[in-house]
Amino acid sequence: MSLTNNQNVLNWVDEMVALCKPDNVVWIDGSEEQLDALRKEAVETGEMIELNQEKLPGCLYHRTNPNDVARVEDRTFICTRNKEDAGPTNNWCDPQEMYAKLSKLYDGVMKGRTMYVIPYSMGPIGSPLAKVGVEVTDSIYVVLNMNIMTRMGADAFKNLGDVSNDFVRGLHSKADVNPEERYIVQFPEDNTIWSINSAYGGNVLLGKKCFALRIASFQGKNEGWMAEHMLILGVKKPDGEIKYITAAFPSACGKTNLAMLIPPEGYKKNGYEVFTVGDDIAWMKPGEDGRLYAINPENGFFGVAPGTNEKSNPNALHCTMKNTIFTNVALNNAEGTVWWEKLDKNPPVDATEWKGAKVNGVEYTEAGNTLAHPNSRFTAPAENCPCLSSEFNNPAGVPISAIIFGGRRASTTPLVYQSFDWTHGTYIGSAVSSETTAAATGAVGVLRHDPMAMKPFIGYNVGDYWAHWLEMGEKLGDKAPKIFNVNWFKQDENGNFIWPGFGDNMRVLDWIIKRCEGTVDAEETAIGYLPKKEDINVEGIEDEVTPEVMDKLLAVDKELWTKEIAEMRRYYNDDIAAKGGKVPAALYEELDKIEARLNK
Ligand code: GTP
Ligand code: SPV
Ligand code: MN
Repeated sequence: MSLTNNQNVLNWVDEMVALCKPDNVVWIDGSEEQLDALRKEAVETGEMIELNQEKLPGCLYHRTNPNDVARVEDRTFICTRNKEDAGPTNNWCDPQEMYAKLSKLYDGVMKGRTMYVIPYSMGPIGSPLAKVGVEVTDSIYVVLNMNIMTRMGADAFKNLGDVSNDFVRGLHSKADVNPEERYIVQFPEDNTIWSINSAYGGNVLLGKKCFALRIASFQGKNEGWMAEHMLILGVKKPDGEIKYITAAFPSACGKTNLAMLIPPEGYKKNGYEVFTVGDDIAWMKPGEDGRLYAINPENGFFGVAPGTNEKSNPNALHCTMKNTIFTNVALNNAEGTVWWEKLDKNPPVDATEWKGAKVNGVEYTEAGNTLAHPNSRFTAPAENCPCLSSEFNNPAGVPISAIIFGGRRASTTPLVYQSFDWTHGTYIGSAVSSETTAAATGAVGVLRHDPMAMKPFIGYNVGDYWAHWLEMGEKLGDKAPKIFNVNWFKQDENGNFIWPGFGDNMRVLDWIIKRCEGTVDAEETAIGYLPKKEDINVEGIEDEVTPEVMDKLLAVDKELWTKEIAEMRRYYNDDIAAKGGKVPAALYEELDKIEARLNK
């Protein structure tokens, strides 16, 4: 039974059925009965493993093919009619050519399988900022994950109505998970996503990176809003007011952790509290009062498991205690539970590592192996989050006071600084670079440019994307959020992080909020406003963050920054402009200004 009378949806599903030729078609209504049957089926076929239902009620475990554990940026395409519209940060192919090529791969791919038709909403149903998607897939794992990550089911169709054609069409088949024929393809001009030969996270949960960032960023440019790789959090201050902040960090660089931050004791005592609105994606649009409002289009967290523990992120850990799907972590066989690196110091003796081999976890880890894949993940419902914001479902979103950029930088970039204005802030966003992580396939730890933490996710020409940022700033005028940059990852000579990070990042948020309120002064430097040393509160961590360490954290080294600026000029010229990206003149002017200030 189809769940809608919308002929656009029905026609498209018919087309996909004709192409993929599944044995059955099942429309996902979102009911618990239907989901339960699917869970049972997945456990029976071995696709999922049921965990200890007393310790982890409603939790399931899944292992992907070892060749399929992360996003694949080299196999991700933006297919627009004109190549220039995809720009230098994307792989491009002519849409007709790509449709033809992939149609051959999809032809009959679901013979002997069931096609699930998943209606879902990105954003609270009924929100003027929300958008509808439909994903067809041959994977129960995808259905169960989409159930956690989106508002999935018949209500999404109600919101679409009977005549609208404004929905994103997502076609996914795991096919035979062949990495040679793996494609993650966006057709922004057709509101369409085709994904094949993967069964992992960001490649297949098409509402997430494919829709909510790549397609949505393109829609946002045309419709006057922004889709960004940003967490959204609220900080309640002692006076009871809540200030909302978004932050863009590249994959596996701390968004989930910052979004669920627990303030240090001193702050808690004074009445500070942090609330989570989102941990990965923000859709932002000017509201009637002229301020920028953000919603989290997602309904759950697809979080990095390794490193999550009672100390680093107790809120995230708590999120995973029920109704969660674990992917590529290790199994504790004796307990029927899960384990990953740094969960605690006791790897299970009777363990199954992420690829499925039974091992003695103690000996295995002592020999230098990891039990969980570094990009292993939990998919947890947002409603599990102990610090979930009361505004999480607010259809209007939350008003944003500050936008933060950041990345993993062993040197050069100070702990925190503020841009002089929106245009300078846009420059700072364009200049984000970060050491690569396990969230995408390829080498780890290599410094690469990742503008606005959106390098893998901008669904159109990066030059136009920067221009869109500048236009949004003009529209927002003096109501625009203030823009900051942070770096939790500065290292000493021995490669140790010199800032404690995690909960202590509250100390930096504190300075940022005070800057927004105009209640704290700053040092004007060549690169922006830096905190005066004494204005970062180190009460309780004085032993670790001594005045000498603080000097290092806040240093603006002229030599390193001269190199940084030269590299940015090279990047704009060689990697962007020479390859068909139009770098806005205003950004070159910012470069000139920083250079002049450095040489003063
Ligand atoms: P995606 O889900 O891939 O977009 O990642 P994310 O940005 O949400 O990253 P997440 O919060 O999951 O953090 C990834 C890794 O960074 C984990 O291993 C964390 O332990 C580490 N991390 C997060 N915050 C900090 C911090 O303040 N300091 C240090 N040193 N490490 C951090
Ligand atoms: C990221 O890589 O930024 C993620 C995980 O959030 S994925 O959904 O796989 O993109
Ligand atoms: Mn992410």
